[in-house]
Amino acid sequence: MRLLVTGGAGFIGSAVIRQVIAETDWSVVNCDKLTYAGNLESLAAVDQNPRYRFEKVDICDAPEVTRLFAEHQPDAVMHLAAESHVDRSIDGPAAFIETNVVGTYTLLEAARAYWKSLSSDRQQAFRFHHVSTDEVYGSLGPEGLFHETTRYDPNSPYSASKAASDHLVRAWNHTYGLPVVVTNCSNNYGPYQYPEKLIPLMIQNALAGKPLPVYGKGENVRDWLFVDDHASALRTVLANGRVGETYNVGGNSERTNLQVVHTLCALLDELRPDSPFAPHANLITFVADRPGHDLRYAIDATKIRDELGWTPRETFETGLRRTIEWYLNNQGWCERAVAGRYAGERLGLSTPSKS
Ligand code: NAD
Ligand code: TDX
Repeated sequence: MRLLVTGGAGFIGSAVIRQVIAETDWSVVNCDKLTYAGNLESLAAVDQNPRYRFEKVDICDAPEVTRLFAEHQPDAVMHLAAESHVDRSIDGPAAFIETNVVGTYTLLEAARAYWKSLSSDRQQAFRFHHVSTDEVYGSLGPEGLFHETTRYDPNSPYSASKAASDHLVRAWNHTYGLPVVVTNCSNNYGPYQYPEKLIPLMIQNALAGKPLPVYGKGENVRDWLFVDDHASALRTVLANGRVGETYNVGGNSERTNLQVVHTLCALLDELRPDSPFAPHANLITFVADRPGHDLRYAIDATKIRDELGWTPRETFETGLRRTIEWYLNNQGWCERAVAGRYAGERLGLSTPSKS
C-alpha cells in the first residue's frame, strides 16, 4: 500500500505517519507546505526509513499536486493538510479559505484525474480519506451528542471552511464516483501539538510561571481524544470504512476547559513538586471570551465502534499524563517550534484582519 498523506508535518499527520511506519509495511509520501504549524522534527523517528518520503508541496498548487500523484502512484490519500486553529481563523480567515476550501478542491481534482487513469481494480481499491472535525456540527447545549446525521451548523471561519471542504468531498463522491470516506473527530491532544492550542499552551505557560488564560468562565466543554487513538481510528476507517460514509470519532471524555486546566495543574504539581510556581492552579486567569465561542462538543462514536470495532485506548487522565511528561522531556521541540513565530500572545480577539 502506498499512502499519500497531506499535512503530515502537523500534529495529527505526524502521529499517523509515525504509527503507519511503525505498525504496517505501507509506504508513505508526506505532502506538506510547512506552514508555521508544520515541523519536520516531528518526523525524526521515521525520516531515515526507506518507506517514508517528504515532498514540500502546497495543496493549492495544482501542477505540483498532479505531479505527486503521477510520480508516487498512491493507493490512497489521507487528507489532513489544513489551517487548524480557530483563534487564527478569527484574526485572518483568508488562509483558511485558501487551504481548507481551495486546497481541498485542488487535491480532489488532481485525485479524480489520477483515479480515472487507474485500472478498474485499482480504481475500486482507491480511497480519498478526508479528515475533518466535529466543529462542523456547531455547538451543543448541555445535553445531546453529535451524530453522523447531525445538521451542519458551523460557527467559526475555521469550522465553516472545514464544512465547505466536507461538502466538496461528498459531492466528488456523489457526482464523479470518487471513492471517499470522511471522519469528523473531536478535540485531539498529545505530543507534538503546536503550543497555541489549549493543552500545550497551558503546559508551556505553567512551566514559565505565566498566567493560564481561560476564556470566559471556562465552562465550555470539549470531548478530548488522545492523538494516537485518532491515528488508529483513521487507519481503521481508511482500511475498512464504507465508501461514501462519514464516521464520527471521539473519546467519550467530556471536560469543561476549567476541569482540563485544573487536572493539568495538579499533574504538573505532582511531576514538578519543586517548581517555584506550584501550586500551578494559582496561575489560572479568566480572560475575555473567544468571539462566537461554541459552548459544547460531544461525539457519539457508536458507528465506528459497532461497524469497525474501534475504541480509544487512553483515558483522559492517562493520556494527559503522557502528554505532560512528553512536553517536560521535549522542551527543545517546543522552543524551536515557536521561535520567531509565536510568543504565546492572545489570538482571536478579532483584531483587524492580517489577510
Ligand atoms: P496542524 O495545524 O498541527 O497541522 C496542519 C499541517 O498542514 C501542517 O503541517 C501544515 O504545514 C500543513 N499545511 C497547512 N496548509 C497547507 C497547504 N496549503 N498545503 C500543504 N500543507 C499544508 O493541524 P492538526 O491539528 O494536525 O490537524 C490536522 C487535520 O485534522 C486538520 O484537517 C484538522 O482540521 C483536523 N482535525 C484536527 C483536530 C484537532 O483537535 N487538532 C480535531 C479534528 C480534526
Ligand atoms: O488559551 C486558551 N484558552 C482557552 O480557554 C485557548 C488556546 C483555548 N481556550 C479554550 C477555547 C476552547 O473552548 O479551550 C478550548 C480548546 O481550544 P483550542 O485548543 O483552540 O481548540 P478548539 O477551538 O476546540 O479546536 C480544536 O478542536 C477541534 C482544534 O484546534 C481544531 O483544529 C479541531 O478541529
